[in-house]
Amino acid sequence: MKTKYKGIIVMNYKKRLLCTVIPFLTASFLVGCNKNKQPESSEQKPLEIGDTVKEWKSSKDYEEAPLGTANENSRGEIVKDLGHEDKSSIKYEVIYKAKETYLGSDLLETPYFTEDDAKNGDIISLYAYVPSDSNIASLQLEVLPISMDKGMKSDLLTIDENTVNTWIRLVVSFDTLETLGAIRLNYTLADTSYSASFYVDDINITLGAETVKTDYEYKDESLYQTYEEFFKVGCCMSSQMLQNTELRKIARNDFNSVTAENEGKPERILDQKTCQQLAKSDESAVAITSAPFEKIYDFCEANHIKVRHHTFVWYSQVPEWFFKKGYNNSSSNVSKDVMLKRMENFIKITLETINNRWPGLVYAIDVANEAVENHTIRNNNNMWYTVIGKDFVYYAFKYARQYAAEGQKLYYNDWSYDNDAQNLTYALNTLLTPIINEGLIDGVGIQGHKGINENMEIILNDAKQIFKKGLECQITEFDLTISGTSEYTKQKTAIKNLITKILKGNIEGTMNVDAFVMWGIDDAHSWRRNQHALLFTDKFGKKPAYYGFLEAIQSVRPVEEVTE
Ligand SMILES: [Ca+2]
Repeated sequence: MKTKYKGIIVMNYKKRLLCTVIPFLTASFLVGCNKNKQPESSEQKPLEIGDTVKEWKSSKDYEEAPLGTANENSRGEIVKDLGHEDKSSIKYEVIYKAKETYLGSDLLETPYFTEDDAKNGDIISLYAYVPSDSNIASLQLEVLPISMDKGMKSDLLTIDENTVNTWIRLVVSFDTLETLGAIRLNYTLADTSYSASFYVDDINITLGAETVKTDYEYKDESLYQTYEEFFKVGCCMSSQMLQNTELRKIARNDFNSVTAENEGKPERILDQKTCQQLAKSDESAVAITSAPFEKIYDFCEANHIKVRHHTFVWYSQVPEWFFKKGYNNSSSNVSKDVMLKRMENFIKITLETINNRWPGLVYAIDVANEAVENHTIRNNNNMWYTVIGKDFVYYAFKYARQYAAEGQKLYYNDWSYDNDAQNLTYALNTLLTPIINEGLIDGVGIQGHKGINENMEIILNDAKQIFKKGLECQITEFDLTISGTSEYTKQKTAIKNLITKILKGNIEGTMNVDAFVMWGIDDAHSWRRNQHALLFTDKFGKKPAYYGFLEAIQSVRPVEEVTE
């Protein structure tokens, strides 16, 4: 396998012994970094899935690691008579006889790959060999993010008659967005009364190879191109999804609208520390950071995908401190006047940030989200309501209209009428009335989180009611759960029917659906994981539901045009 080096910024490395046992991996990694002193040049080809990022496999690789230095816990030695593919590896002898401990690093001083380098599904692996006279009971490879929290572990390798005297590969996938913090080989001893030894070889980092066994197949078909003249076809994406090459490929091919799943929500973008600083002179000043959604929006801009920004005013996922004096968690609430000013500033600076950096990218904004409950305004557990009162939605639209760019569509978004039309009646006839009357709103979003046995007609009826109010509509977060693969066909039929009826409604002029957005791409990255709610399988294969979506176009176009 060809080895390509991804650019590493080599910092002045001051050796610090953080390790409780022999720091072979740390050392190897640092040597690996130092071997590659040149930062990635602009002409260098980017790494592709399956490429080796770094590997250590021969005595020459290991020689550069200071493995001869023993400490009180264990001792490592390069051997030239036993190896995985060649005759070299590292032999470890355990001196520190705890029942359970580990070999490797506590924290990599210079992490081999950083958040920017990390791709979803990067693979770290090594081969281990335990001789039959060793008393090692089990081995497990573990990688940790820099927070040293929630390590990801390989399968536990139990040493028994099947695994002894055999080179066994331990594999772990590093798919966090955090910087790589540490690599460890955890081991347990069967008996602490005598020492144990084992061998390690072929330490390897591969770009996403193990997760690339994908069922994705491009067949010269595209959802968004198929529906281009009728409505946008969208999906949500998370930062984690963005790291996945296959999901990026699918997003580019099938969708022309993206909503950040969580990365644009107030709790993610409000900057408490800066808010607190600003509050010393101005209690209503607000600071945000666009960092959480930057990569998603950059990706969309680069690929000509429009963005729905989600969301400004929502009872959930907004920090309580945002409503408190001095932005301090334990203070009392600010006054209505101050909170309105904060709301205005929050909306203003968010829109300025978005529109200055990505002009023309954001085409729709969920100004207010889920403000209706039980056929009335959501007045429970809702700080916006508590501090501002029942007109908080009105003010949000007022400010959004004031600061939005020309043509940016302002949406009210909710799921409360996914199954209860009376909630929509309240929204359209009461909550949004002054907002509609003053022209502050463009559309109403139907989230559409549905189950296969639920009534789908309600979505169509909702869309018609919205149209009657002179508003456009988007299906903003659609997914459709089923019990398992046996219901794939049922799911396909339901989606095909729904899309067919929306197309007809748009054409006949009974509704104006401007976008149909799936809440995700593949079943594995769905918030309703294990419920098979989306258009692509866990392995990115196109489900019957995908083809149901695609085939609905046949109701308005001759079939032969579809297969051209
Ligand atoms: Ca070797």
